[in-house]
Amino acid sequence: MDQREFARYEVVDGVAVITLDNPPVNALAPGMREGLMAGVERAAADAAVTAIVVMGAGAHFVAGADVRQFGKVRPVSTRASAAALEACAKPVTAAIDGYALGGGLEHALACHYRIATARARLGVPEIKLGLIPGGGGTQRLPRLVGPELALDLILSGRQLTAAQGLALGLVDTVVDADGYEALRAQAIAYAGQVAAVRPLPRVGERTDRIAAATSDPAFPASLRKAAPAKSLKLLAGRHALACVEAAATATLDEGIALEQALFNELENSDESRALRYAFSAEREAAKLPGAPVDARPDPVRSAAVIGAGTMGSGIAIAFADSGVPVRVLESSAEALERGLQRIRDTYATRVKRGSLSQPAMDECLGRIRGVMQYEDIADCDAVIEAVFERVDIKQEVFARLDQVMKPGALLLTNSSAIDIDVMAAATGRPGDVAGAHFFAPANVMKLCEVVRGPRTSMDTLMRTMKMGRDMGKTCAVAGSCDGFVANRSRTPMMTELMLMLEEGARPEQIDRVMVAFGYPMGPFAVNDISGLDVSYEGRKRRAAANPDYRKLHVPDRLVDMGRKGQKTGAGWYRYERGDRTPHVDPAVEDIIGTVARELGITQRSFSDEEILQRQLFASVNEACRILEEGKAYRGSDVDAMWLHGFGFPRHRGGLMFWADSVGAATIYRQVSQWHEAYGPRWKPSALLAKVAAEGGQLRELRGQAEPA
Ligand code: T1G
Repeated sequence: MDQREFARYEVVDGVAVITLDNPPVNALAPGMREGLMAGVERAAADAAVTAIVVMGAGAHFVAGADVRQFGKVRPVSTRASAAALEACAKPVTAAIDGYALGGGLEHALACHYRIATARARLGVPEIKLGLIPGGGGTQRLPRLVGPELALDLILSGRQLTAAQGLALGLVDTVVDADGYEALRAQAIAYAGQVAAVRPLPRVGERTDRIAAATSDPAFPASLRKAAPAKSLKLLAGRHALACVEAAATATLDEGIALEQALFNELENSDESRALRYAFSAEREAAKLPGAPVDARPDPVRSAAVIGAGTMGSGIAIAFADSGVPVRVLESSAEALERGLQRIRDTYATRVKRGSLSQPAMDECLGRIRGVMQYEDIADCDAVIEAVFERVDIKQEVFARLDQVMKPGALLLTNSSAIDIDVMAAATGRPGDVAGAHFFAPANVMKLCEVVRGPRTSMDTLMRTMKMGRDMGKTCAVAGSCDGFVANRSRTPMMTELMLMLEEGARPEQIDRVMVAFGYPMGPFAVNDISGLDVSYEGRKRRAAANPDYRKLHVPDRLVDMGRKGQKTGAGWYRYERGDRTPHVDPAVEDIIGTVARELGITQRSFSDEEILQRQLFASVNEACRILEEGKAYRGSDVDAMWLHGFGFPRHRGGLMFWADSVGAATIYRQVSQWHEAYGPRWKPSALLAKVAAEGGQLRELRGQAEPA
């Protein structure tokens, strides 16, 4: 690999400019560090050079190490290339535009000066990949901004703006430069100004911020206390704390040696593998097989939502938050006002919690307009229908939209189960119809399941994916079938956890198992918050539509008794007035026992392992059926959906990634046994059997036919 290709070198007015070039975000691919070091060496040896600038080509500095290179041998480490920058005898200035993240920021920290444009974003997000900064960042950052802030930046992985970086001493100045050429000129001028300044301000040699921190008798206990418990649950969090503590107590070299050892351990950890996989899976999900590679779908610049209920108002907020003006259409003034009030309340809560400023709230509300005539939305680029889940009502809406919407408008439905082609058939433009299925609350949950009907055009699919992405959503494609991909793959899990109750498992045991697995809360505690009656109606509809539908007697019985969850003071658990703490309720055990006796089921005890596997194996089997039918493009898309739609623990990678950690053969064997024991709902998917026989990876599965 010709390293100079990644690191362009030139000298201007005695300043060597090294430009790192690896689009789209200049991730540190093999050859880049080598090119950088060769450039520094060349500049150091060139008597005509008095100073050096390091910058990124295009719109970004460097967004960190190339995530695809983890687990592979890297001839040169970020540690080494950063050390070369810091050791250089001539002043090195990092000129930062766009992202300077992870190894990118670590290189900048090793430079003697840092200048940034207002567009710069600075951070060390390695923790999101189950890692710690591995290029000296855990040692240089505390020396530059102090141990506590450094630890906060490492554990949160959050990005700082240039202004924040300046205020915190992370950057020396913010320059007004728009684009590469402008920044390059400013950087060369700046480098010229500091060319003669000595000694060089090496961050690694700074002691003032550490001394200030360690002079506090409460240090380092105060540092440990400042670390959020949640981030210390992960190995990377604990290692980050150890490294930042070492920055305050050991020499730079000792600290960097510790960082290296802990980084290597993390790089080979299951947690990091899962988190790195999740990073790639959610980006892979955005790719549409068959879409033209150079496609640049038009953005949605104006939108409309039909129905201002819970989902409709959430979708409207998501549009407004992403800067898109949105009209909310309702059939009556009362319903419209109720919806707009719900929207105002949501924003007011955010302001109250301090997660949004009042001016920002006003700006977002200014983008939302309530209307009651279809003609008032006719010129919108996209319309999302979010009315009651009834075929006749939805067909009426789509027929009306077909009459009024401008040609080329996206005609989308937020239905969570109804066949897309049912709505498409009500229009004369079925190619413009697709599903944009959001998850409640739509302004919070990141998943947007883009549902492709048999007649949905590729252009509609591409534009809907872009719309969702611009709303800050993670989008993945599903074929049209009952429950599409996300809900369809999850339903068996929900069924099994309810049926295990009849057989003797307890809600609190199942919740404990799922929390230990990594969910923030167990399914029964979550159900008590969302309300047992919400899914009750859905089950009644399914039972009415399908005589073979296996009724879930326990939850039905609880709802019939008025136990709808926290809102009624009792559901799966009971709640003290004004307190959300779930308390185990023997009454629930009695109800379960009664149902079991009525059904003639002899109850038994369950191991934690069986509880976990019964749920997740059922969904893995269904996910394989979905891929078999071509209702999903990739096994990894299912994972992107579970991570962003159902809060699947990210450090487990996703349903299919986790399943691969168990092994397809093990899963197939168990599914086959449960098929014997429990009948057709456990019939093994043929694709699962095939993967098991071939020793393949479930996450790498491809849809067996075009999603339709
Ligand atoms: N490596 C490889 N590819 C990357 C990449 C990376 N670090 N970052 C982005 N890409 C690709 C991405 O896959 C996509 O490609 C395209 O760039 C646009 O990204 C030693 C060990 C930078 C905030 O964790 O958080 O340094 O899918 O779609 O929404 O201490 O990408 O189009 O083919 O996400 O505008 C630390 C990871 C690494 C940053 C941009 N760095 N990246 O978000 O676009 S560890 C990170 C991001 C490290 C050192 C350690 C985001 C972004 P494609 P995108 P975006």
